[in-house]
Amino acid sequence: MTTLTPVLTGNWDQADSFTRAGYERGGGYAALRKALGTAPDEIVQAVKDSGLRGRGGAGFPTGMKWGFLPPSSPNPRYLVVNADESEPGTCKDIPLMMANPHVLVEGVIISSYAIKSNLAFIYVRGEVLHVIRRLHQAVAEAYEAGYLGKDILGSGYDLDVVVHSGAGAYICGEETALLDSLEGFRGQPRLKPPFPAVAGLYGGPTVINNVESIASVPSIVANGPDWFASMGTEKSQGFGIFSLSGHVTRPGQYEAPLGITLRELLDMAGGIREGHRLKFWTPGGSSTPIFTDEHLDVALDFESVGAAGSMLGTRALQIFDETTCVVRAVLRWSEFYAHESCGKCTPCREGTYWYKLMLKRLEAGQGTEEDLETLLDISENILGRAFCALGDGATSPVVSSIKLFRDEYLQHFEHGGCPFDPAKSTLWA
Ligand code: L3W
Repeated sequence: MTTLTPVLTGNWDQADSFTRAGYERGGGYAALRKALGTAPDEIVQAVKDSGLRGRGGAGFPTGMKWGFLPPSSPNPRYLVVNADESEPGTCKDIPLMMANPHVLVEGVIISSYAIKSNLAFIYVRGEVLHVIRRLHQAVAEAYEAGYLGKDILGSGYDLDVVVHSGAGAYICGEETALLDSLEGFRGQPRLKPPFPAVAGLYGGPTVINNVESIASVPSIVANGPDWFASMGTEKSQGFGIFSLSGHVTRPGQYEAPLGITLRELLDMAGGIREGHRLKFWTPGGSSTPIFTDEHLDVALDFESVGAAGSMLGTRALQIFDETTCVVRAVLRWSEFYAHESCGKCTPCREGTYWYKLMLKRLEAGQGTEEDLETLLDISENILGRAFCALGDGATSPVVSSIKLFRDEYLQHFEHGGCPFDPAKSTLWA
């Protein structure tokens, strides 16, 4: 039986967990002191050895990304934290920054020191004013304590941190659109390569990592890479925050080793709401193909979820019981993607627009079976042809739902409308 590993979430139930005093009482900033007495390259090596992989969705090895920075460059190098969490269902970084902002600030300082950067940015989603205020407060407290600014703790190392608020666009969570937005332009993805590690913010070598990835660094420095690698699976090491939402008895954040299953998580979360049963779920947000009750025992690590036909993504487990109309859920997600498509590339701009129109018609029972083939054809024309991952992500719920729930689409035509009673579902009423 897998048990929880509350590292990042360990102090969330303390009233002052978000203050520097509260964080330090639990050993906070000890890793920073240790790191400043260690050579930067040794920290990069420790992060490589730990096996930490990006927690923002793609799972790219963090230490390897840091290692891509050119040894010298005419431009300054930067660390940028992607705190633009906005994927439907994804809701781990915002509570982490609210409850424990200092673990992120400490991670930013250690990571910046490791990659030899003197300026770091935290790019936060614009709508979450309470988080932005909390981060400003935590950064100010870190400056007061001498953890930021000039000659940090007498080490000779200087670092400034800027908390920057976005303007509420999902596309700005795509790393290169984020950089454009940070530079003051309209956020739209850039062509890759060059990857940000080579030419990123203001053309300088830039490491961009998700909040949870950077927040995991202090514990790796404090406890050593072997400690981190001892958790999880062979290729998906460590722990992560699993966000359970929807038709579950106790929704919330469950920090556990990678490789835990939904069945185990549901045991901890009190199961599906009483009197109901699991119908479908997303393993990692709306951009990951949906699963059903047949996937309850899939190990939630990058490899196993991939082998089962989906992606671990951001570990945003959106749970839907039998009262939910899958067509309606997919329509709602598609409306999101159509609204958030930045418009730069035709497959995503046009494809998500047509998704929305067709799914609306299908959900109302006015479509035909041929429309399902058209939806799959549109999907083929988006997947791998869009400029960034937003387009690919938009195809996931459409294609996987047609594959797993074709009959339910057909019921809409036969019924002449949605066969579900919206009043019975807490999500879609
Ligand atoms: C240097 C190379 N760097 C890759 C870096 C690259 C990036 C990272 C991963 O999509 C996924 C997407 C969503 N030299 C490199 C290199 N890199 N090769 O590695 O890159 P990539 O292209 O695999 O992924 P991505 O474009 O960053 C992210 C999925 O996440 N997702 C999205 C969640 C959304 C949020 C949100 O709300 N903000 O998290 C959920 O599943 O579908 O597949 O840094 O530069 N040769």
